[in-house]
Amino acid sequence: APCIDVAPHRDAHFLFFPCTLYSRRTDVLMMTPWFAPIVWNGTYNIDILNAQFHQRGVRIGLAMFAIKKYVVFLHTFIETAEKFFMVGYNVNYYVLTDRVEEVRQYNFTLGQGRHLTVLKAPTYKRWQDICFRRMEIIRNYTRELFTNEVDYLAVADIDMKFSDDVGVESLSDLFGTIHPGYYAAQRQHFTYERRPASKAYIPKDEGDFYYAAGYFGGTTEEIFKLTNYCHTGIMADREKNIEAVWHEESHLNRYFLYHKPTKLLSPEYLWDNRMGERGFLKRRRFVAVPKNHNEIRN
Ligand code: UD2
Repeated sequence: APCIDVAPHRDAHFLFFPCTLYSRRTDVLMMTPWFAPIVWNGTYNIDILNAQFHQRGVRIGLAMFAIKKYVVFLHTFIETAEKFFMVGYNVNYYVLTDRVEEVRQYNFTLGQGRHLTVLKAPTYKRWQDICFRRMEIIRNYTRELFTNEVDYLAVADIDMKFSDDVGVESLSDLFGTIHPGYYAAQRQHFTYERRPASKAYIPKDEGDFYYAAGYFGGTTEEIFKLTNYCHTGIMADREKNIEAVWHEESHLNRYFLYHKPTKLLSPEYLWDNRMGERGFLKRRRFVAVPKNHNEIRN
């Protein structure tokens, strides 16, 4: 007889035991063809994972950029992260900003074992360059600082808020997030960089998923490799006067194609509520804060 889950459901988090003849989710892909899990609600038991990660005493970093007007997003970002991001763990927030003095004046109430560090980051005239240069800045701080302070680092867009748990189920050596706009798209419609002259180039007949640059991470060693690769590609493109179609996101997609992530996060981990309801989406953990692009970028 097939397994019947008799574990008591304490809450909607599904405290379940595994059964080899029964899959929790049949409506979504749970595993990539290279055997990396895709994290959806109902596919893991957080109690087992917490026991494992606490045993290892992991330290987790969360880096975000607040350049120019984007400082307005910082409060909501940190306040909601305190409620939902890696609760119960040692967390270092790294705020990378051109407005160090101003941000240091902000008052955040942080839980035990949680710290916030304000770090200087250069600013650029064009918003595109701000996005591109994130790779270089993360690379440099990873080498100089993050490696000494945390085991895992996540890099996030700041115009976002947490609205449900993002816990250790999301951590792995190298993890990427499936872009909410392309989870169901066919490969040929992914907005990869298609010009062969670019270092972000992906041929039409290659590519697994379209990943978002708004949330990715891994061990500091893996993040160093990723950001170094992307930055090197961005600089080589610059020499040729090429700007990849989706900026650093294009280079990230190229990296993930040839250095496959060890875990993928479903769009639960990066959602935009303007996309409306979706049956497969049981939780909205990290969602975009609406913004006026023109107003905020200039
Ligand atoms: C998309 C991507 C983003 C990046 C961008 C580049 C997602 C969810 N987002 O977002 O990761 O690839 O396209 O084309 O996939 N920032 C500043 N100051 C600025 C401008 C940007 O601090 O003046 C930082 C900030 O942390 C922001 C991030 O850069 O969250 C990305 O910029 P964006 O949010 O304006 O880009 P967006 O929403 O088009």
